[in-house]
Amino acid sequence: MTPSEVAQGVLDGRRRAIGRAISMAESLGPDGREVMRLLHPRAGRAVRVGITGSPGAGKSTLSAALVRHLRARGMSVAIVSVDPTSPFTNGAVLGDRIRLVDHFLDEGVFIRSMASRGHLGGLAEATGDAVTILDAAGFDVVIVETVGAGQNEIEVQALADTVVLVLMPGSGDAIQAIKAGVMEIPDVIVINKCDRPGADILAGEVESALTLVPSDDWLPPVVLTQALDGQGVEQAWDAVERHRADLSSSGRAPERALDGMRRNLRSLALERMARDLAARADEAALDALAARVLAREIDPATAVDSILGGSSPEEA
Ligand SMILES: Nc1nc2c(ncn2[C@@H]2O[C@H](COP(=O)(O)OP(=O)(O)O)[C@@H](O)[C@H]2O)c(=O)[nH]1
Ligand SMILES: [Mg+2]
Repeated sequence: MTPSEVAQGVLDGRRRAIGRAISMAESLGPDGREVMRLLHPRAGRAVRVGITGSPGAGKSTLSAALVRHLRARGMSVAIVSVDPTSPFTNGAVLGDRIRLVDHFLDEGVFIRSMASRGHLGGLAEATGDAVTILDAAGFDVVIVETVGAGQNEIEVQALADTVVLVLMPGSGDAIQAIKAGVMEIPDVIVINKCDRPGADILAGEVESALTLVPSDDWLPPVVLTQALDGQGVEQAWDAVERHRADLSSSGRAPERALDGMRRNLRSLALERMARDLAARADEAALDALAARVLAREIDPATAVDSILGGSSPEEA
């Protein structure tokens, strides 16, 4: 299939074309670039929700529960998962159930795990492209699951209109991070596993930490869920919808989108530079430079000049 046939297949909502387009985007070659050039202008309709949080908090389980909730309301849902610890295609019971639905029963659900390419680089670009493809394919809701800030380079704020942070009892460091101002403040906070002791206490601590944050007009609601059996999932989705309504009524949406896209472009540029550098890395030259730095013949910065400029330290 040519890039334009793949792009047309995506716009027609054909599943094979969608899967193909994402694979093409993942390979970061000219065909993928062409597909994205054709699809980018055709996306922008989907509700894009980012779900972040530490591994094990329940992001995948909550995503699956949201799928059930949204399907019951007649909405189609796609999930892009960038959580290497719980790929939907591997292991988890709920993942299995969803995968069955995905492949055999339900045209309104599409799930793609991006976990496999973590070591190849280009994850941020491929993830953004996958969201755009699923949006252009006509899914009503696109969920992006990523592990928390600092654990990968995905600018989830740029990929999602609403960012949901999932915590579970025992996630004390998240509160410290909020207080210290090192964590991007999410739009909705879900305290999952509320069947476990400590959920109410955690909710109280999060709420009091949020009062210390210099907030603009939106104060992130804190919702208790038990994603495993679906408790609170409706309330979590309602909080997402309230956030969307607030974004548009307050007029903050364009500024937020611009800010997110600026950061996204910067991280995509960095990602591409790192990839280009890796592609032209000369391992033998690197060995030689490392040996010379260790022998104190040249200093590290001069060695880096040589790596980046391709010149030998004598010329530099
Ligand atoms: N007790 C309890 N366990 C849950 C709940 N939600 C998810 N889990 C379990 O927590 C583990 C991690 O869930 P998962 O969705 O894979 O977390 P992720 O790494 O954030 O995607 C799994 O064993 C889930 O079954 C819940 O509400 N209560
Ligand atoms: Mg997961």
